This record gives sequence, C-alpha cells and structure tokens, in this order.
Amino acid sequence: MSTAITRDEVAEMLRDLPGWRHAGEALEKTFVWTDFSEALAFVVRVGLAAEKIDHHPEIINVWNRVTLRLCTHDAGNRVTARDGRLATLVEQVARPR
Ligand code: H2B
Repeated sequence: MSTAITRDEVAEMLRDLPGWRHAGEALEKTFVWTDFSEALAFVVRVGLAAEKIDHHPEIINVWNRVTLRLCTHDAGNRVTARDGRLATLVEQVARPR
C-alpha cells in the first residue's frame, strides 16, 4: 500500500478525483468556502477522516481557502494508493452539509 505509483497511474487515479492535480510529487486541491469558519470546519472534518485511516494531509489555510497536499512520507514523499484513498474521503467530507 505504500509503494510509490507511476505518473500514468496517478493520472488514472485523478480521473475519479475532480479538481485534484498532480503538483510535483503530491496530489493537490484548493477548496474555497464562504468564510473562515466554514473553512475551519472543513479542516476539522478532514483531520478526523485522516486520523481514521492514519494518513495525514499537508493543510494550508488562508481565510476561506484550504489547500490540501497529499503524499506518502513512508514512500519518500511520493504519491501512493493511500493518497488516492484520502483524497476520496476528503471529497466525501467536502460535500455540502
Ligand atoms: N501520513 C502521510 N501523509 N504519509 C505517511 O507516510 C504517514 C502518514 N505515515 N501518517 C503514518 C502516519 C505513519 O507515520 C504511522 C506510524 O502509521
């Protein structure tokens, strides 16, 4: 599960992950919310999901914007299937409540 995947395999994975891109050696997406409170609530939901699968994103928050970067440290900070799984979970917690 922690083996780095090829660029082609990442491209294949991204077909099911709208708005995500392969940025350097990570999956990346920016989520724009109404305000800081909505953004912060999203960050907490992402954090709880990450803890559940023991795989953690890099989180950058600027007011209503949250940028997530996903890569696997155990695989030399490259993209693995674990990042695809976390991105899928993030999409679920990003849906309107
Ligand atoms: N998160 C990410 N993004 N990459 C990892 O390799 C990783 C992680 N490893 N969360 C986990 C925790 C590991 O340190 C624990 C011990 O399972």
